[in-house]
Amino acid sequence: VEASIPEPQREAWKKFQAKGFTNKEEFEREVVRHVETTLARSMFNCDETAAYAAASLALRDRLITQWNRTQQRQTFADGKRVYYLSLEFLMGRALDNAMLNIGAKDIAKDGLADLGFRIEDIISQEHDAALGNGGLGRLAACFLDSMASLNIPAWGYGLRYRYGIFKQEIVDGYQVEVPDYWLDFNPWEFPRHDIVVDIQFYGNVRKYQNEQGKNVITWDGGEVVQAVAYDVPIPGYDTVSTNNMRLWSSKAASGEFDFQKFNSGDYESSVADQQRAETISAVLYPNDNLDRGKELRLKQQYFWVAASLYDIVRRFKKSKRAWVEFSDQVAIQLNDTHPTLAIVELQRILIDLEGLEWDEAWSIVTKTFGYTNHTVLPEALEKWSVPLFQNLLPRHLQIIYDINLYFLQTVERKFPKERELLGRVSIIEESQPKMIRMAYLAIVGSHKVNGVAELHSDLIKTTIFKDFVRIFGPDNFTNVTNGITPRRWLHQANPRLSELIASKTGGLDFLKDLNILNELEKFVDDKEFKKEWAEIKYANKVRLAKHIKTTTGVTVNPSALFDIQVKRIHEYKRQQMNIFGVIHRYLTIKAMTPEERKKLAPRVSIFGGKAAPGYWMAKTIIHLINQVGSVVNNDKDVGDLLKVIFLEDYNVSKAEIIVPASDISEHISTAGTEASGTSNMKFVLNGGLIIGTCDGANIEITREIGENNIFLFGNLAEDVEDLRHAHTYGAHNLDPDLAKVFDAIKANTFGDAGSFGALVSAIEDHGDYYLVSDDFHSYIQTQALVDEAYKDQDEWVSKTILSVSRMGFFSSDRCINEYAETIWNVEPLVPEPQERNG
Ligand code: 7GP
Repeated sequence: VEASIPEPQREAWKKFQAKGFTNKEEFEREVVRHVETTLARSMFNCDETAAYAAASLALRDRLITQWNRTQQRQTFADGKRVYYLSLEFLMGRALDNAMLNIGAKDIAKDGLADLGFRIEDIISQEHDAALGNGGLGRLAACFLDSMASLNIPAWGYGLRYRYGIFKQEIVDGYQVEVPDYWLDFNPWEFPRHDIVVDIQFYGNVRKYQNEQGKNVITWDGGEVVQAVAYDVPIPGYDTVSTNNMRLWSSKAASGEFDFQKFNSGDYESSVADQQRAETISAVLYPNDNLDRGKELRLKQQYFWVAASLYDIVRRFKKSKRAWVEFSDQVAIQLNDTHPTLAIVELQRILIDLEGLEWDEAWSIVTKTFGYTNHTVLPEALEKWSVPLFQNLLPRHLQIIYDINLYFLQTVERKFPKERELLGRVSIIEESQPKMIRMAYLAIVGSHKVNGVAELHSDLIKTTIFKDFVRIFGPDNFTNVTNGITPRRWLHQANPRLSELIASKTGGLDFLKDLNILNELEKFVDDKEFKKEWAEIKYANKVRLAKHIKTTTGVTVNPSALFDIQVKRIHEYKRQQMNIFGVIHRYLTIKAMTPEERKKLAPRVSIFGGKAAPGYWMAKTIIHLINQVGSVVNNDKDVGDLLKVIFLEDYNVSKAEIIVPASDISEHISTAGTEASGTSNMKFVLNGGLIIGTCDGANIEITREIGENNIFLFGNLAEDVEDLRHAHTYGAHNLDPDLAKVFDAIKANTFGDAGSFGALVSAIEDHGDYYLVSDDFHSYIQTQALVDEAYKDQDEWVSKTILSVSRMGFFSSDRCINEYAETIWNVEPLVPEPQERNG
């Protein structure tokens, strides 16, 4: 690697190398310097926002040197790197995480106190980086944390949306979406105005023979937009390794500002071109588990994929290796099908621009990519209309047709007698219009396909991708059960619990090797330990109760059982079943004598989550929850026995308050629909129990913690199809308890019944696709078991300790190690001990 500074001058650089701070005085000096110089303020107008800014900048300065050195180290080592391509990164806040990961929180806390600030107040000034919808985006964020913490040379590549997921407001019980303009001040990103890539759209493809008689294909004309890199440092925990997340922002290409138009007085339309270019990275599509097929979305995908591949290929070329070595240097993981165009783009680069033969190129491509599937829901499987695609990416369409042709030829050779098989597995669906099936393209272009929990990985092999298992063999398909980072989801969200665990397991090593939690098992019957454990849970509930009070005005009793369901609102996740269960509880309480009521365990039912703006049924569910809340919470007969809360604007930073405060949390999807779920892991890791269906990772959580420590209910995935069939063709008998709930709704108990008609008739009249009625009885019965179990607090606390002690498996470190070994074939690059200082 060439250094730009000649040897004799390097001494000066070394002498003045940035050092960061190592004690609180140095930290304070840096904070004051940033307030006074970077922010041009003083102690007389330093509010919490300014203190947040200055503290972040001080910390950032220290991070940057580690980050630069990590990149240098990786360049010198010249080994394999992982590129994680994700259209979503749900990072949440950075400051607290950075302080904890680099071990500077105590210094910062003391330093800020000296300067007149409480660290919690400063942390809460930060705007969440909410560039994602739900599970898929948060998983990507946990993976970045683990890859850095495990010293794996890895880059995240995504889009720098100007607007992340919308902010949710609840107005009169309805969801209202407000734009999330989050970039006002973001100290965690570094614009790289020197890293700019031209991205082309539309245009024409030409095929001709050059002077040497070689076939040449060119793609030119059309629109050009520039991708500008913005880098975000990703600090590992207790290591100096600091990886990079590179997000692309779109802007008009320099030639794009049309001076002709400008000079002829058409200033407006020349600015409009500019704006059109910026639109590409303007907004995150707010759908979770739903594909809408919009052209702008396809533009986003190609823009991001093309810029990222350009960058990756450029970095590879610096090492001057032969192309056959590409997949020894580069592993690219596709986070769902959103980046599938990368397969096509790499093939295009290799054959059109680098002059490789098709077969050689294709063998490099397939060795490079891995594809992770995150859902079996048919409405979420991406398809692009061929005419739309043809117009936007004409050359790519040709390549897809060629990929399909070669693929179908091999299928035909292998299964000569099976004509329908070709139609079933074709990347092109012969519909009107024709559609490109992105998941099929991803499978054909990857060497490994993985699901995200055991049940899910089995399901994709036996249902949606069954034919491909026959074609490619079972070894191309694998499972990597999801995980979560214990740094954010235990240490950061639940500092007291983390401290207690540290005190009993010999320090914070469990944050790097979560199986150390096993050592807690010996405290399951330790009185003193259990008392402390329970106190921490109570304190976390008090913290949430305060949040509920300030945000909703409702007072809840922290001694009540906190029952929480927070996640995107979706019919398959069945928040409707939960609220029907709450109504059932309400009706039961109303029918009780005061004596009977005294024996009941008080409960707080807490909901949170966003509905996609166009998902009317999900919005109706939110409305019903709020209506039930306003009736129940004001009913004198009920008092503390039941409270119903909808928490506005659920996001990562709110999850950090909510997750540690559950007694029970709900993961109650129709069996076979939730690929994994990851909040289930977070809740158990924080000493909550769960009620759930035999779905996704719930099954493996049960295997790990033991079936006595989880409340499972409902029909099994293997029976779902038959039940649905029976709904359609047989008599559908509504569960009697659910019928009573519907009667109450229809009697306008929760306001105008008309508002909730669709919710009820989906079950009564339209086949009950999500099996709410089939599972309702078992759900209600199991909730009764929860009530019973909660009365025995001593036993309950033991169950939660035992569960936490057995959660080691669900660290995203385990998960990333599996990806590294079985899919990426990449090794960690551990920094030398001397790199730790300075
Ligand atoms: C989600 C799955 O619904 C969830 O079960 C899983 O835990 C998570 O991915 C991480 O693997 N899927 C999505 O968020 C999604 O939008 C469609 O999938 C692309």
